[in-house]
Amino acid sequence: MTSTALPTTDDLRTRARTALDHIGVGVAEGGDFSARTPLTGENLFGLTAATDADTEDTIAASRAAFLTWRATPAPRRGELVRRLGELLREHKSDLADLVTIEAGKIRSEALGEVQEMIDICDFAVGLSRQLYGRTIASERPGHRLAETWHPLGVVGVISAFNFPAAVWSWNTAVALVCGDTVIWKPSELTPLISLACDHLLAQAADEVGAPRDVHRLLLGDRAAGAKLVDDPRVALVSATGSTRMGREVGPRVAARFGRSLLELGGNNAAIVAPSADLDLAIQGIVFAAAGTAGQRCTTLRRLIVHRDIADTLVERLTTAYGKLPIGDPFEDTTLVGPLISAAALDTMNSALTRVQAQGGKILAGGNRRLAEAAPAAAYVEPVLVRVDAQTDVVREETFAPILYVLTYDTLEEAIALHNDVPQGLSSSIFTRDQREAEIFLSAAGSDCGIANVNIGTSGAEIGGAFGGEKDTGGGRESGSDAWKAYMRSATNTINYSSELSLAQGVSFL
Ligand code: UN1
Repeated sequence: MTSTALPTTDDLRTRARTALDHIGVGVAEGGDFSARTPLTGENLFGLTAATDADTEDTIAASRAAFLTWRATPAPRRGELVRRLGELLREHKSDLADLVTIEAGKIRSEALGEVQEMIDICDFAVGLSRQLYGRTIASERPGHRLAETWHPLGVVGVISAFNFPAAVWSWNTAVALVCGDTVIWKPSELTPLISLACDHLLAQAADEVGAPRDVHRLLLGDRAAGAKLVDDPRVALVSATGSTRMGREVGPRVAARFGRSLLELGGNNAAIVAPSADLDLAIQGIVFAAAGTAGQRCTTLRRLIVHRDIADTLVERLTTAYGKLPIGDPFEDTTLVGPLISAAALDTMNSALTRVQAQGGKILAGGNRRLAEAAPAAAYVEPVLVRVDAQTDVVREETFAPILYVLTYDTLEEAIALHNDVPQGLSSSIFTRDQREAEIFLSAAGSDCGIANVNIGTSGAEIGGAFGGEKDTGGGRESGSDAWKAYMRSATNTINYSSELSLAQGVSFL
């Protein structure tokens, strides 16, 4: 199914302006840094990118603000984030419009992205009273050992187009309550939602009396990001994007002994066992594989199905794929919006050509849609591909809605296939057999940072830590104790006796 009509670029420009007006962002139009929309593939506005001098000024201002912010009590820092959360609630609909216009998400997912921001703000406000250190038993009489957590410094946040606002908020809400200041270099593809978020945070800062420079936005290309990566005043670089990008960022930050938090590619799989509830599995699989047009880092890319149920499952999935409504993401009935760009479609097509040369068979989907209505956009049917083995193309992350289907005979074999890719972000098993589920979750099971049972690989809640192993980069963001990456710890030994005793029984003098 395809909705036939698409909004025009003029409609979208007006809608974006209206949303920005409601939020209160004055956009200075006319520069050569373009805001564009994947709905038509055309440009919306020309904006102005940061110059090298702007970047230098931003880093200096952020560092100066840090010196004030780190001395502000954490619960007061939480007030800034509470106000941000309120403003996000107030502007939820307009923010979701911008997410749809720039990232192409369907309405429900765009609203979900804003909700994810609201949720992390709530979490971070609570966290602002829970940055717990510990007291540790000392081996010496009259001594106390303690662990204290302090703000780290300037945090550089480099984010991707696919979660243009939520990933920023995971980092920013937590970093701010931890006493850090933030410089945000968003994806070049999503400047408008970035301007909106930055504006609301500035408004919150003014209202609660926080320094304006606790947050600074840097619109720009890779060069702006590279400055954050290389500048020793940036204590932590939190970067979300491809493994290729992470391979560059990680070593460069490490070379100056800075910290990095890397959230890189995924190649997420689900195992479907013979006992699986297939109705539930199909819903979970289709959302995880075709939702967000396959452009989440948690998107389901490989399905490892027990041989006994493979034909039935594939048949049902083929039917479900055939019915996916593709088109205008603002349309209530649409489930699959556009890919981010024509280049993304080329990458998808080249993966499909390669996998077919390697023996893969396309079972459903793969055709371009709406090419006449929007020649510069990239609407495409999500694809199911049957493969016999995990060839090199299956082992890569292609940021598009391609689901490779493999079969297995034993759970051991399924787990081996599951783990036999370079990436380690998200994973799941559909089974009603508790032993199988527990084996999958055990040390010898999934090697990913996220491992689920009877639910797909995508759509994690903010309360847990988010991130993955191996080529996914090892970082953890969002909930649980991910906050520790945004702080530095100090171990304190306090002697309240009148003797100087040495540890490990050492005597001296
Ligand atoms: C991403 O794709 O970079 O778990 C983040 C999910 C979302 C976040 C995805 N909560 O799918």
